[in-house]
Amino acid sequence: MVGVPKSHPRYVSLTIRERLVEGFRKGIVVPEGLMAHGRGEAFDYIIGEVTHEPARRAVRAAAAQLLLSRRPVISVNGNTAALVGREVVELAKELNAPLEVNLFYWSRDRVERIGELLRSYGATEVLLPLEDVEEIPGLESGRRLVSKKGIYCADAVFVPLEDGDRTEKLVAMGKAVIAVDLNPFSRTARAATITIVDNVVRAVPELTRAVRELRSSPEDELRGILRSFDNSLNLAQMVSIIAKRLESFASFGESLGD
Ligand code: PTJ
Repeated sequence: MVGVPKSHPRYVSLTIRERLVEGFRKGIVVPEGLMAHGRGEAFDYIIGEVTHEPARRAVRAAAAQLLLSRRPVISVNGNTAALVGREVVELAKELNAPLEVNLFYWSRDRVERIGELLRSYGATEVLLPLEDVEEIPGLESGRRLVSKKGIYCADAVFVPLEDGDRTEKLVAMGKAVIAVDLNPFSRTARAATITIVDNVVRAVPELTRAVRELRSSPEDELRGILRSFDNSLNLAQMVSIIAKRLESFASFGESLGD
């Protein structure tokens, strides 16, 4: 297959897409994951494929939350493994936290493949929902299956790229949930404690940087960052950025006489 030429104006976006397709061919990503990515791409296109200020503030709050937590866990699904597998391993090391494979379209084969992939990137602790499994109350999808040592007893769960129902249930269990979702209107975005509205490929490295930067900050300062963060306000700011960008697209259309 001929690759994407570097000179292509949409080179970055197309190479991200290639990573997902490769993940699909390797049995890491489900076909539905390709569609989910398409939705994310559309939002990313509208926000200009850059990290906006509200997302930076959410990343800082997320870093503070994870550093204050006693048992943080990083949840990994197929799309996350394909797009930012190496980067979540790095984040896990920085936080000294386990990674846990958690899938909506559950299959033993994919759980094992994703576990192997993360270990091949140097992960030391990868929990799989295969033994010592508990169920998240009130959830019917494969996401209900969680490790007793991991998500089940975590006080904070990082859920990059998720579907909404589990986030609501994890919050109901008293956990802090940090989501990454390009769609600020999604149920995940609305239900999470902290939502980073950005592409996971930018958000995860940004979060690792923020964790490094804040690691030696006093607890009071971290609590202050958390107190001053308001998820609803942050989402409203992202929606307002989207609205302004759409307005500017519309006036561009008018100037062309469309
Ligand atoms: O691997 P599995 O079985 O756990 O399945 C994973 C998918 C993603 C298929 C599953 O969780 C799913 O169906 O998710 P949804 O309900 O389609 O939601 C995915 C959300 O992620 C949508 O709101 C998208 O806008 C968003 N999204 C997609 N790609 C990205 C993204 N957000 C951030 N970065 C992305 N690259």
